[in-house]
Amino acid sequence: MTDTLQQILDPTGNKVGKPPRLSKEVLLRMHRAIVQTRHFDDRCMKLQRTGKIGFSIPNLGIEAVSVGAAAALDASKDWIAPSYRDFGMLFFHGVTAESMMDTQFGNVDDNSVGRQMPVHFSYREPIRVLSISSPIGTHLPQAVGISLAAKKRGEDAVSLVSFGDGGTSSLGFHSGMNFAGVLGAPTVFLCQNNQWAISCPYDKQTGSETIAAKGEAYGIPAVRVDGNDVLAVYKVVLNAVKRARAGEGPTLIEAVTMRMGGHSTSDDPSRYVPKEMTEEWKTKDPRKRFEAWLISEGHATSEELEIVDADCAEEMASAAKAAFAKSRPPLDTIFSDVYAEIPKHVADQRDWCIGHYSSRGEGVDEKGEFPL
Ligand SMILES: Cc1ncc(C[n+]2csc(CCOP(=O)(O)OP(=O)(O)O)c2C)c(N)n1
Ligand SMILES: [Mg+2]
Repeated sequence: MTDTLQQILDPTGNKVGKPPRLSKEVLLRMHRAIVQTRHFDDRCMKLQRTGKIGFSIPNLGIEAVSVGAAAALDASKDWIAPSYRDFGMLFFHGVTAESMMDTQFGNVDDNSVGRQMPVHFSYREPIRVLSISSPIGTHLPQAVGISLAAKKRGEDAVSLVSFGDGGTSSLGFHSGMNFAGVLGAPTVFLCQNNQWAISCPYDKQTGSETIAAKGEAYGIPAVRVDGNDVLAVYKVVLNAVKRARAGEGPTLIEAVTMRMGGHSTSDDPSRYVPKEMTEEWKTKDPRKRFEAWLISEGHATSEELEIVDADCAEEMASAAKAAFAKSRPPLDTIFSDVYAEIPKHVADQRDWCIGHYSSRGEGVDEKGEFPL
């Protein structure tokens, strides 16, 4: 049934379904990833407002979707093609806050050496994370292609692609879903239905009552889940991952949630999100509900959870400080990583460029930093 909303914890943290079997260690890792995301968000907002980074994407409200989904993947073989609103996926798998801050600043240690916008993370380790793409929906066919390539090589890896409700109007959604449905790709399609695509509300995005309904047309089984219930998200994603690994093909998951912050640091949602809607969703907070359950099941005490909170706040503050202190990528990096052996004409351009900026003394210090 695509229209039943799967739930394990109600908004107050009471059990209304059977919780998945997870060790205390994994449950606490999930919790920490949610709290890390909250503090990373908060720190990035402050950095942007004080002019230290250009941009960030608030994750407030949707953390349980990212974390619950990530926890269902096997980091030794699976692939994630996240949306730009999935910091929790990276935190859950152990990407460090400093490394993510390096990307926010585009500094010398950023693994994209400053060529991407902030938030556009990519990693090979600790889990394979496809570079986040700004054009909406382009990563869906890519994720399908990745999973089919793995299948062809005889691996049982799956790919998980995460996108928004707005993303379902993109060409990439249709071609990715069609391609996966026809070829039985081991891909998990995870739609973060957070009710908004910038200022466009759900009912102006699609005539479909649900996103899950769209699976039928592609021959892809679909399920709707309470996206603010991290245990329920984990459970439905795990089922989809198991199906994919067993050669049973793709699944579409609609995680129903709400974007509680702005679209980005450039947005003011108070201009278009009705106050009552925000108030209503505040009562469904994914962190509070999970914490209430962790405490009631004896997995943690409220004092222990307070320590995690303070620890994550400190972790983000020191990560930001460390990333801020690093230099920008050297000028010659704009010429690197294209050719195995740099051709003479490109080497000449590089030398001219470095010489030119050096002679003008513009933005190039002794480390040869890129002039910004
Ligand atoms: C192809 C394309 N069209 C438009 C945009 C501008 N844009 C950036 S984010 C966004 C909204 C996407 O909404 P949704 O998919 O629901 O994701 P959310 O931001 O809510 O997580 C739009 C329209 C874009 N990046 N790419
Ligand atoms: Mg959205």
